[in-house]
Amino acid sequence: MLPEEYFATLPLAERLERTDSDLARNIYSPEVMQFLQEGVVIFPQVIEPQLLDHFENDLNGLPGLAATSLLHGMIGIDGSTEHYEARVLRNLTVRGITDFRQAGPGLKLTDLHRYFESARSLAFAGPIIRFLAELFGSAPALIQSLTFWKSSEQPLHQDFAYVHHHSLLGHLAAAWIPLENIHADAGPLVYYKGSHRLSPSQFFQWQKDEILCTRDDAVQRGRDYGDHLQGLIREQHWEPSIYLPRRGDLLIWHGALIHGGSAMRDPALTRRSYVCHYTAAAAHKALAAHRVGGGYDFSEPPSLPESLRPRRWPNRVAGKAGRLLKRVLPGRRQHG
Ligand SMILES: O=C(O)CCC(=O)C(=O)O
Repeated sequence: MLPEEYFATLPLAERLERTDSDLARNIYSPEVMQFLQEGVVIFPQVIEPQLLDHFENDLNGLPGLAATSLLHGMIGIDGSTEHYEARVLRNLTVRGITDFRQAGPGLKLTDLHRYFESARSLAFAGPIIRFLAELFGSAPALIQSLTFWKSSEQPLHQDFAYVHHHSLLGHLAAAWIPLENIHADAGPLVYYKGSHRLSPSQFFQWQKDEILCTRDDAVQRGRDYGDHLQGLIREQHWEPSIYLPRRGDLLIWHGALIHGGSAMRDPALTRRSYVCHYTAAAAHKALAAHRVGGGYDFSEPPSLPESLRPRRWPNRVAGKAGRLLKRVLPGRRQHG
């Protein structure tokens, strides 16, 4: 994908703001305008405490539940190429950890909204959905959720390069929801305001004419990408913003904003947080099977896309073999 192709998928609000910002100001709320101009917007104290309490109760019970129920083996842990197939307890046990609360930085529990109603309710909290509906000009849909116990310590990146299971790549935003007051030494979220507005020549090319990272990209390309972003930050004199929210606050960032998880200065500190990535409902992969021409056929109810369903072991083996084959066959490109 080329930068120009990506620009063509941006929401109407964003394309209008870039071509006629006075007109856009007459149409869109100050929050959407701020988001479009800075790539980020913060809503202090808008998440209802009960929503957070319910999710936290489920989260606190998770280690016990994971040991005894179906949840065992169904929760992905990041940092593995087997992202969705990875098994949380197996991975933690391999690392000698029997309780995810003892894990160090980098632990992500993926898609808890698929298991807990409390996580679903939080992901669809009113302030998030109202904002995204205005931004996208249509109902938003959840692509994935990530639950962090401590800092991710994730290197600087832009989400669009990695999150591209949806059909309109420019329709991408994420919510950062603290589950507790975040301490400066706990490895808070760091981001660079304005870094979402790249010119075509400022995009990193993972391969020729390709601004999206795929599973086939070598580890070295990831390092080159990090160097590229650091170079841009120096060149543009962008200053880091460190997010130190209180429980109840909400931050929403643009899919192209440069951000990451900073290093923990105190390894004992938790940084419990919930991060959700969204697109417009019509661009969500789960709806792709129902697309007919310019419309949708819902004679069958929408279901989870194949890649998000828990898979039986023969399918996992077949999937792995397929990926290995792709790696050895040149010229094949895979988007998520
Ligand atoms: O919260 C963090 O540490 C970073 C999360 C993040 O970068 C992401 O989910 O894209």
